[in-house]
Amino acid sequence: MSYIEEVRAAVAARNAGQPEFMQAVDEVLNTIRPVVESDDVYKRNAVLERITEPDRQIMFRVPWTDDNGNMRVNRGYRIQFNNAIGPYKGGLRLHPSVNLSIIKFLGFEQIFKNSLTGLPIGGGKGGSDFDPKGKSEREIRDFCHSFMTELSRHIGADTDVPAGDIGVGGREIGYMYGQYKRIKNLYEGVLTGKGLTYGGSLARTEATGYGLVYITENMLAAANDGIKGKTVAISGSGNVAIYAAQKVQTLGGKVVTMSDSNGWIYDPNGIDLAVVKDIKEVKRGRIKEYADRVKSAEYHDSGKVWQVKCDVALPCATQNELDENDAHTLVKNKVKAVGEGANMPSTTEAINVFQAANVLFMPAKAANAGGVAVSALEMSQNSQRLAWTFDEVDGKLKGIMKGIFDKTAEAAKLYSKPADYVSGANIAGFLKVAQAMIAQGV
Ligand code: NDP
Ligand code: 2IT
Repeated sequence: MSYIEEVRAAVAARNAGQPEFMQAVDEVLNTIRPVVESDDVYKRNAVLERITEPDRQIMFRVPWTDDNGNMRVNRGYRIQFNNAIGPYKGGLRLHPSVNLSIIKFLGFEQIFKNSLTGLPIGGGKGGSDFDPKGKSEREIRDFCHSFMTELSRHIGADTDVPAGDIGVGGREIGYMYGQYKRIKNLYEGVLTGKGLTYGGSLARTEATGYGLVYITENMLAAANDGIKGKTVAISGSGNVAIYAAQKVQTLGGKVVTMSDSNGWIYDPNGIDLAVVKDIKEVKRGRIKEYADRVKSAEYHDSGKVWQVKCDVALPCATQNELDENDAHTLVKNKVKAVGEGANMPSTTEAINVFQAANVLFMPAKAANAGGVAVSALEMSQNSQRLAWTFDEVDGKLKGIMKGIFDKTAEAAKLYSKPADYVSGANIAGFLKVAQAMIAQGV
């Protein structure tokens, strides 16, 4: 058995019942083979055994009180996966589907993504199976305070810096930051995605979506094409989806779909983002309401956005939301490019379909790294006790995404084949972390 197969078997045996984690590990192990098998330094230093085992896995009870005065309990997680190149960094997810496998896959992906940004941040992820949907403002606040009461023991501006993810936006970060400050008596950059009145960075809200479109544009440009004039299908209608749609529109593309976990909308005239923002950011409502308000739109509560003919597909909702059948439909409809805004939104089989059909495909690690990159810029501003302008941060984001595209494309060319951005991103992300781990001997 080769070194890679040996490690794969050991990881699978030690992490039984964690399909999402194994999916993420398998993809990385399969694609870094040309690097790992070219030099026995990786095996001698047990780099693969070390990189697949989290530094620390924290699980804790989160008690909170509902509006009827009843005590409720959820499970909290923080996986501190790897701090070879910087403090642990990664979001917190609040969704009923959250379990150890999902948080570990997200933490594992984050190691390589954060490495690709070129900034000094390690990989971590956390969250809870708490469902924020339908909860009152007071219930959300109580949960966030209780969650942070335990989490505060494990994090710090130079140790581990959480941020938002599904179900965690500015409101939740605010409540968590307030509780951290109260417990520690420290005003430090321990969380990112903070409000602008207390240490947040301009352009962090937009960063993931904007970054996704910047790198998709880089990928199209390398094939002598661009977003302008393209029809774009987007899934999701949260933070990433909304700001990806905004940037597509600025660059002259037409966004025709968005979705949430109940259904999806198709607007052949192009989505009116002001309406989506009012429904989602202000009223915290359902995407169905869009079709009630905009006459040209249709609402569907079955099927997926991927059945709509498009040139560019940007999955921005959740893991494994785009499967093999969806990929075949997109290919049949002549999709040119796919950029992953969500983490691991395409199944392994779907990626294979895209690559076999020569669809330009930018994997999540590279494509959605703009969010965490601007989080790292927020950390820099907090340390400097300065606040940069929107254009300064957006300009840096653009440069970082171009840097990620270039190193991904270069690694693809060197170790696999041109435009194999899946291999390119995994290899470029891996090399920096592996070198740091070998140098440190831990
Ligand atoms: P939000 O909570 O703002 O939005 C999530 C969106 O996805 C909502 O429209 C939600 O619908 C939908 N969704 C979530 N879970 C499911 C599901 N199981 N099935 C169908 N739809 C679902 O989260 P974000 O926009 O922040 O995150 C979206 C994706 O982007 C996630 O994969 C996240 O990990 C990734 N990401 C986020 C970054 C960030 O900076 N925020 C950075 C990098 C990646 P509903 O309202 O019905 O739940
Ligand atoms: O998946 C991700 O990269 C995020 N949710 C953002 C993490 C961060 O620290 O900004």
